[in-house]
Amino acid sequence: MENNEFDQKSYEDAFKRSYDETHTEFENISNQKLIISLIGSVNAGKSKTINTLTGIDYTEVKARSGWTKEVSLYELNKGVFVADTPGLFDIDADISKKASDFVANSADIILYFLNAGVGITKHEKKAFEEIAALGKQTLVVLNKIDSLEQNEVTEVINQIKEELGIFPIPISSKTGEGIQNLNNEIVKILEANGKDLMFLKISKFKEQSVKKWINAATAAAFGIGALPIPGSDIIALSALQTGLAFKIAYIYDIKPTKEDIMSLVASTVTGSIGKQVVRWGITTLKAVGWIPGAQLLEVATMAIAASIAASLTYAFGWASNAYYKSGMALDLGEVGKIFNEKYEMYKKEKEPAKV
Ligand SMILES: Nc1nc2c(ncn2[C@@H]2O[C@H](COP(=O)(O)OP(=O)(O)O)[C@@H](O)[C@H]2O)c(=O)[nH]1
Ligand SMILES: [Mg+2]
Repeated sequence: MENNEFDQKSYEDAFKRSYDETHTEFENISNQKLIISLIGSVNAGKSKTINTLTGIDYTEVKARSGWTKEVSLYELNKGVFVADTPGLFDIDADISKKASDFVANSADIILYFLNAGVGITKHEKKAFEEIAALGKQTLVVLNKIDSLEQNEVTEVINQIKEELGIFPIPISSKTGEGIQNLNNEIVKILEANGKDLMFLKISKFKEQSVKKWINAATAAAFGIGALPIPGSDIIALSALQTGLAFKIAYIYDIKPTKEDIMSLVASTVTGSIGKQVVRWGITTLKAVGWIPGAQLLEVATMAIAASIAASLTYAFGWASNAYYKSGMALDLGEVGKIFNEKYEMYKKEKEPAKV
């Protein structure tokens, strides 16, 4: 093969190898557990908030007891649990101890609920201090803000900040106000231990994370600046793209097979549009004096290679999102069209000025 041609086969082979590595990585994630602990008085809106955030009514999911009967665990998705611990608010200290031991040992994140209509009671402040002493990641959720005027909400927020030392996240699980913000705060905390992906599996707000990942992968691809031709770092590029596709598939609860990834690749980056993009790049490279087979990343050629790698990654990311979001029901021809549209969009809006 000529050195200046789109090397479809090497690119596809690189994807096959990336698949094996990425697959193992995601198997490990799948064996983990995520436990979201809900704490707060009866009627604060714990169940309703989870429902608004995820679309799942966990009260209809059969509860499993946790390690004690004082804790109800609901499995919302494989390995993803919500723990209800009403015992933590019980005046019976013994029950409370068992529930708090569970939270201390097992919870990844605590959502501590307050009712905006009530504000914060002495009992709730004391309970919060005990919970804070567990040293767990905790968000204070101020629900039912729809029941107050805007200035009253501000007042309650300030009161809570005063009493607890941290700002609550104001939401209404009835109107949906603030729910996306709550989602973002949960994701931010779980990113630290890599469990954000598990949470996103149940979240209704998947796409803003997808957008963030695609933009990060696009920037990384730009940095790699690989052209899918021999002598270029297509292994790094395909690994980046495979990782992106897996992550997106995962949050839509899909584990792609190798065949599936390969058909996605064939209908996007190594398909007709991908080839066209690379051919355009090669023509442009020659125009700036690039000699096929010579060192690729000369200053004059770097920007072109970078922008090809970036645009392919950007378009591939969005095509993957459409495909996995549809549960792989979307026709691959349609996926190719989306790839094309996103590539055009990237060129128009995102690409830095041409050299
Ligand atoms: N107005 C209003 N009502 C809410 C809100 N969230 C929950 N509720 C209502 O409050 C009641 C208790 O909610 P629920 O989720 O069962 O509370 P939990 O006991 O903490 O799980 C239900 O009637 C909900 O419909 C909210 O944001 N605003
Ligand atoms: Mg409830």
